[in-house]
Amino acid sequence: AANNNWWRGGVIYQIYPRSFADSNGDGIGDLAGVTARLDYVAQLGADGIWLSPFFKSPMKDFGYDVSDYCDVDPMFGTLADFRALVERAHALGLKVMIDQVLSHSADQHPWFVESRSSKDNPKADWYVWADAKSDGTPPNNWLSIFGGSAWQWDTRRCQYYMHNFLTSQPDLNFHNPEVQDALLGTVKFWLDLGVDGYRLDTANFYFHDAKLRDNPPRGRPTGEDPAVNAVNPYGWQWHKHDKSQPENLVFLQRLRTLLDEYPNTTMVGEIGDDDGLARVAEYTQGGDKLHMAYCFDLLGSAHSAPYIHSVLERFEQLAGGGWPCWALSNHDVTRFATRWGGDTPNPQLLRLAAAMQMSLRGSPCIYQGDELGLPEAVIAFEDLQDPYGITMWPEFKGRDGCRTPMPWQASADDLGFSAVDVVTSKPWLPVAHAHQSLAADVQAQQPDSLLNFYRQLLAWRKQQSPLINGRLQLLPSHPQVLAFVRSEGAQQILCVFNFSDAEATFALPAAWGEAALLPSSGLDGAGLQGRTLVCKPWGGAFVAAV
Ligand code: TEU
Ligand code: CA
Repeated sequence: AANNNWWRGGVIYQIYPRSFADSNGDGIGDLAGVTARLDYVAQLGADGIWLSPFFKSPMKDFGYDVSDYCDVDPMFGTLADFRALVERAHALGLKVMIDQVLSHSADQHPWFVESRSSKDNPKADWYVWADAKSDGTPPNNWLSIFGGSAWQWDTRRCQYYMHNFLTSQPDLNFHNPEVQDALLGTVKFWLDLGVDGYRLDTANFYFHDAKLRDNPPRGRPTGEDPAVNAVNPYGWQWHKHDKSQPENLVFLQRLRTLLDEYPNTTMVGEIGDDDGLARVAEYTQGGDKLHMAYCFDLLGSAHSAPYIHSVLERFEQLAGGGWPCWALSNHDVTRFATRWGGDTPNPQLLRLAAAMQMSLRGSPCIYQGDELGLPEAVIAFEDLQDPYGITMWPEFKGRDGCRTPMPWQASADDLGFSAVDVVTSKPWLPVAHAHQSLAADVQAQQPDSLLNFYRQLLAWRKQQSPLINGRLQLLPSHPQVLAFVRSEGAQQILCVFNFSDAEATFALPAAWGEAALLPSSGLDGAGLQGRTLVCKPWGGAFVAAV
């Protein structure tokens, strides 16, 4: 029978359709473009894809503002294009996960248009509405992730509505069972079209505190970057009042019950939270809620061996059987090549980070282009498209730099982004010149390219069951070297990564007898001398007990 738990340790490849491939020359990526490039994803060795939103949307947040949960935006194509994509993916052995943006809709969704029309229409309570304070100010101190108050005054209804993001992304009221039922119906729509799972946007934001209590000032959690703390000094809207947390878990159980009616399906939740690791553990324990979840602990700038050790140690202590998804980049953060590697990313660091990601306990998620080692693109202010970046400029240069078109063909002006000769318009974001030499067609021809390293690493990983299914036992923290053992039954694989630009030596675990470097992972840069591993800068190794 097909592997019921393909997701458990499977490699997910995140596709941001707007920037992946443009099939009709309008400068915007689309579903047919994705379909045409799925063989590249299969050749990489991924087990499934996560497609960012392609639903009907005013595109204020590029699809994360949905105005029809059950249709494809014409910009991306049609439902028929989506069916063709799923069919092609399945023919290539790829699972298809799609984004679900349930916590908020677009303000142009018919539900919100009706809800805001009065205080007593059938949908009046489908969103989070509240009266102003006696002095006209918002009901509490909640802030939007995108800056400013989380409350927007509506002149017609003469009340405030809550939004965790843009004012054009009104928050749905999950305390209303009709909202939950309607959203579960939209999730079912795509299951019936054959999707294999979902990435759940802001899976920890569904419920707000119904009592609308002020958030207390948040202590500065470790790893929190200033931009996030500056925007939201009071922590996330409802999380500070755990009264609403159990309701969130109940909704996740309702989602799971629905998915369990469709064999081999899965959900990965996105957790943006002051204590993301605890949420990931909580939401993925018990086998009755999310299958997996990701948080932002490896999506920031910190990447020292001690820091990564602390993240893994914390999660293993919390996990209790939970299952993380580990991403190093996504469409919301600076690409890790630049975030961790700086302006001239060290190619060895890129290999080391990929090898580390592929050996962690959990399911790895590769963001499109990271397998090519793409650095963050530099976007001029006048070319910015992301409202978050425009409002936060220059503290936070926005999210466009990780969203420029994929470079398929070095010789083409638009690097092969648009498939047709007669291109009717330029790409929606400028292609990055720095990406030309890294284009997929160039790297496919270079045996020692990063692309071929990823292909080799993922192929090798498929044969290493301890990396996919095994336990993780951390070795003591070390200033340069991150090391842990992945074990399954009698098989043990020691994974060693020197996250420093100096040579590092590392002693084999005392309990180990003979050991040998595992060949053919592609990871190099370390040698075994007796019982000591000598790692070059940014070098690492997989070692097997023999
Ligand atoms: O991002 C959620 C999000 O932005 C927060 O989790 C925040 O970034 C994080 O907690 C800060 O560390 C999702 C989508 O990925 C993003 O593209 C959308 O803009 C957003 O939700 C609204 O749908
Ligand atoms: Ca297009």
